[in-house]
Amino acid sequence: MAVVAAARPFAFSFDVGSTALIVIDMQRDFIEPGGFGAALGNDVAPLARIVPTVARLIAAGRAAHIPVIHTRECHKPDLSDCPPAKRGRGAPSLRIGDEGPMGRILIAGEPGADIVPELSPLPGERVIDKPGKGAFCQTELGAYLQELGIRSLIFAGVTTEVCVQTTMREANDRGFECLLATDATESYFPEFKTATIDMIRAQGAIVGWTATTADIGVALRG
Ligand code: TIU
Repeated sequence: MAVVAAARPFAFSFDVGSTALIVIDMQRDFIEPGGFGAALGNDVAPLARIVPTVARLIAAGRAAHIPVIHTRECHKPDLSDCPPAKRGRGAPSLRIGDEGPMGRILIAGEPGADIVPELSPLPGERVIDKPGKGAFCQTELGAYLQELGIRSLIFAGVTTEVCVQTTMREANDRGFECLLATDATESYFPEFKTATIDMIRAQGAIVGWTATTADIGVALRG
């Protein structure tokens, strides 16, 4: 068993052979100006700043030969998998499916829906396109993890309180042991990131554990 001794609220033990890294939605649409995140009125700069840390976590996962799984929040070009309730939410300058500077917003195959080039998946790494905030909703993720025999999940990506937290909660309810890399996730709202990290590990890890990328890397290296 590997152990992240400095994890909170207490040490996180995991078997490297049944652990996967899930990198949530590190897409240009959330991280670069002109995408969905910016259209919602957010400053995307804080999200861009975690890219090197996420890259280090991915490198540690690859070196430990654990599956690295990438997700992308995006929709079919005909929007048949985008509920009107999602598209109509808020008052964004550009809605899902509208033409923006990086192509149609949050549409599969458009440049904005791509993962940022620094974090490009390697051939053989699974990329899960998801229409919801949670990565288990209407995707093959659950079946894929079962096929691999995965029991523990390490999480990174954006945004902490939306797609990362939703997916961790889905995973926790499905019986996975979940660990969030606190410096490899970010929110447009610093106070939401802090609150999410606190609520995940509260009540004896009610949703999961948290730890830094460096401490997770040490445990992965064994
Ligand atoms: N990936 C993800 O978190 N989708 C969002 O829409 N996040 C926001 O914070 N808006």
